[in-house]
Amino acid sequence: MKALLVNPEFPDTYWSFRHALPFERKRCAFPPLGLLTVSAMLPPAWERKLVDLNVRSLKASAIEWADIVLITGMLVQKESIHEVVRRCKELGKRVVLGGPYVTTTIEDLPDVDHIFLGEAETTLPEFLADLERGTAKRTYQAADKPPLALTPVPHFQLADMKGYSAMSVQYSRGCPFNCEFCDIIEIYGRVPRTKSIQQMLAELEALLKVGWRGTVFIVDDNFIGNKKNVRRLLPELTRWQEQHDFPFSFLTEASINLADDEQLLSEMQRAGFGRVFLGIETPVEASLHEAQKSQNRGNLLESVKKIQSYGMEVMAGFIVGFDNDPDDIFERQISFIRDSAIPLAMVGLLTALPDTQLWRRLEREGRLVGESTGNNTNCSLNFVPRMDATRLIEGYQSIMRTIYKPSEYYRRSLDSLKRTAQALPRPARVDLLSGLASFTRLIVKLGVLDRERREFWRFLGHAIARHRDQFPQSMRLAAMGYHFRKLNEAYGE
Ligand code: B12
Ligand code: SF4
Repeated sequence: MKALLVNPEFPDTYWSFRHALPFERKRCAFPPLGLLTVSAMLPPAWERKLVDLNVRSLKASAIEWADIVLITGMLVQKESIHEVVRRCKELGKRVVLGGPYVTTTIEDLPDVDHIFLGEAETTLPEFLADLERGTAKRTYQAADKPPLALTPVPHFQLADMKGYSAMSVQYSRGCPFNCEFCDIIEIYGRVPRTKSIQQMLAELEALLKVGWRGTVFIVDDNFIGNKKNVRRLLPELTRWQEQHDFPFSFLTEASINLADDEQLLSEMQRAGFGRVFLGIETPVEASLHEAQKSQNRGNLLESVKKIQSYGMEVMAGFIVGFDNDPDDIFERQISFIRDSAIPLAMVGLLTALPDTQLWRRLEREGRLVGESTGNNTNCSLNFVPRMDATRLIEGYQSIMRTIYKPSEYYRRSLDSLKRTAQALPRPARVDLLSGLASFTRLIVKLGVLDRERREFWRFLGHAIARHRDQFPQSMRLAAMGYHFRKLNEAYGE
């Protein structure tokens, strides 16, 4: 059998980093880990090819080559998913669809031959056996949450390493918390399951073997969801990094209660964690209460500072549109983001994702308008907010305009560099040639061609004078700032 694995195209969102990637000559931020994992579960004798539409186009010849096409995708990739399915069906191919979009959507997908709902570790083997017997079903629904011991080492070798700016691995799935808007706990459950230490190290070895060096995103919903196991993992991770001369710098997602655990923080620092993404959502207590986000308690600004003091840049998600948001919510979000020195603040409008507690409540209250686009930054609402909708969208846009104004953004970046100015276990590895080439492109684009070039030169001056040790980080931040500004011009103005 010849299997074609397809990751459909993403629109331009915060996380696409599309306007920052050309500085590094990369096409996409991260590889489709779900498909790399699915590939590792297919029979070894099958031939396989991966086409990530975010890296290269899908040629008719690739579809014609295949006996079976396996497609993944999130809600935000819906349009492209439908397009890929249409093209494959036109060429008479057997089409299999899995991943978060199909798992949570309320729509019918009549053209697809086989649908996988939820995780595939137990259902894919069942499908393969059915396929061989000629009795393959249309829908495979994972009955339970599979133990991650069943998850094989992803086929990293299928991904075109040169096209991505980071690689991904996953340690755990699920999160113990209970945020009202969250679909993670509906899809992956509230009991975080982890891989074994051996599995994790085997995945890192595999990345090393395919030649990867640099950023590795540990794509957990909440890396510290299962603290007991994380505590066991971290010393081993540090030992592995030391043995291999620190080939990777880790980035992950965690809940803000990470700040309460200094031991965990220092172990993460030692293992080489350079960045962490937190779900802060809002500085307004009543809105946090409404969102059932009880873990975001205490002084959130101090929590952010604590994490930064361990050398980790804090990235965070913020939301406006809660029923309890006061009139001055937009100003409060702006000051919080400013004071917390979080350069990459992902601000979004509250979105009701299918099958979440929020979705069910809004449905009961008759406030649901329809399925969301999955992109919480494009100024579309899929429910009737308590605040006047026009005012909410205008307020949201005012946050975006303000926080990504070059003067504001560069100030936050410098503040963040100052707070994270901690000796990392090893200096981040920079490939001298590609580092220099990216730097030249950055100088030309931001320092010569851009209308905001003055702000850039001021930032560069400060970065060289005060944060020379963190120079690669400061250039990455400059590139990211450009991405957010461009995105903002598209959505926010
Ligand atoms: C890493 C990640 C990203 C990365 C990279 C994604 C990529 N290149 O694939 C980045 C940071 C880019 C990202 C961005 C976004 N993300 Co994201 N992301 C994740 C995260 C944390 C992990 C995904 C992952 O790699 N999992 C590991 C693999 C092994 O698991 P998996 O993909 O689920 O695959 C398993 C099964 O689903 C199944 N499966 C998957 N595909 C297929 C296909 C077939 C054929 C079969 C049989 C089975 C199968 O088998 C696998 C093994 O069990 C998930 C949360 C999560 N826990 O999954 C959110 C998640 C997927 N992201 C989400 C969202 C909303 C976004 C954004 C839209 C956010 C935004 N507003 O900007 C953006 C959009 C993307 C973009 N580029 O613009 C949502 C999707 C919701 C939905 N219902 O669609 C999730 C679920 C998080 C959440 N709570 O909302 N994301
Ligand atoms: S902390 Fe994050 S992953 Fe956990 S329930 Fe809340 S939003 Fe979901």
